[in-house]
Amino acid sequence: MVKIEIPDNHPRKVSLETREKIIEGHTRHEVATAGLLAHGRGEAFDYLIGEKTNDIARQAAMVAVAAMLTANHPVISVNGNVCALVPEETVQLSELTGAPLEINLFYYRKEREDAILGALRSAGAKEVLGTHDRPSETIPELKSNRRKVDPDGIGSADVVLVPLEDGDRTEALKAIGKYVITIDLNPMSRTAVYADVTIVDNIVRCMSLMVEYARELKDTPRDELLKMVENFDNEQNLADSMELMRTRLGELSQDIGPLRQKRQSGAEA
Ligand code: PTJ
Repeated sequence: MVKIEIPDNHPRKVSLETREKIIEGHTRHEVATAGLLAHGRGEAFDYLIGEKTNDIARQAAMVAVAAMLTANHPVISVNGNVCALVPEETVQLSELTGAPLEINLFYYRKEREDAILGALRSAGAKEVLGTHDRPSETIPELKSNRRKVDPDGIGSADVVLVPLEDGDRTEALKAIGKYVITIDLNPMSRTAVYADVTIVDNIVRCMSLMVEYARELKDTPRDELLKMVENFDNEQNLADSMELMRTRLGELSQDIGPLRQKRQSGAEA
């Protein structure tokens, strides 16, 4: 595959490099073809939040880490997009929070599982759950391939991080009493709405932030962490994220002139 060189002064450099990562992940069979489309949807929402992490997302990410650190058995679910975009950060978060990694694919193919397993191992993962040679159990009322979970992983977890997820499984995980954390740029998605904590941010920024928070919070007294989790209101968090998008759109639509000037100076592409 021809690698595209993106000049340093290109205003959309980060976004284009991230695109390259997801395309390369697809070539290596980690990312499902539908994962490319899912990424495009994410990009559109990222544009609406200004392609940067805001305080609302920071707060949600901190609470998410607090929930993982206080869980009895936290687990991180890994799909193709997560693996292609943030393998090292995901492994680091797993180590810092004691949450095992479990491969769980919507579009299952053995070839994809192998590619993802290889990528996670190269990123430093020592143990990966959810592979075909491991025992599996079924999440009731879920028809998709995601119903198959590892009994030592999601099956027995109390807190599950499910980034870039489809709505059906989040709903099913909630129905069997799991505390669900997600990372989803679309605050209106079913996953975003059903989850206990939704971090409305791009996973390429958010996962490293969570690693930072895990390092900061790991010696914080448990009751303080529990208080953070208890006081968190995901409905308010989602409403605030949508309001931020609405305000930003309002500002941008008010005067196209300054926007054109910003674009000419490279501040907004
Ligand atoms: O690897 P598989 O087979 O398990 O499949 C993974 C995908 C992502 C294809 C599958 O879970 C899927 O179809 O998901 P959805 O229903 O498209 O939902 C993905 C959500 O993630 C959407 O709401 C997107 O807006 C959001 N999203 C996409 N890219 C990012 C993102 N959120 C955060 N960061 C991103 N980079």
